Amino acid sequence: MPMAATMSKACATLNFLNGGRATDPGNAKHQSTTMPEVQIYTKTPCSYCTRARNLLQRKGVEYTEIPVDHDPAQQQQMFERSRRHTVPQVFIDDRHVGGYSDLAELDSCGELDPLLGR
Ligand SMILES: N[C@@H](CCC(=O)N[C@@H](CS)C(=O)NCC(=O)O)C(=O)O
Repeated sequence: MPMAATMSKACATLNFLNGGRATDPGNAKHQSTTMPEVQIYTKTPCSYCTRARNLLQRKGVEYTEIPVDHDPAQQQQMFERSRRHTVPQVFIDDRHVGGYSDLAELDSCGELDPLLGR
């Protein structure tokens, strides 16, 4: 069914990002409770960037925003790190999470909080 397919995709993403550790509740509780470093490459205007910022703010997460509009060097760095051209691109502790839809999928299957040390 569509919901299961969505959750499975998100979990597969996290398995790739986090070596599967956060999908194991036994391991999740041993994860660090320190705040992770969250970086988000953005442009203005960008509705998906706004959604990503709002989601992170709802979580009470501090993040560093890296504007790439008018900054070809940062745009190139974003592409080299993510292999993607669209914004936003979100990194948690230097791990590429993806764009807003990836972030929201992880959240909807309960796997964003462990990545954020929650
Ligand atoms: N599925 C992506 C969609 C991202 C997207 O389409 N972003 C737009 C800006 S809101 C974009 O990067 N467009 C191409 C560009 O600005 O070069 C996500 O959720 O992050």
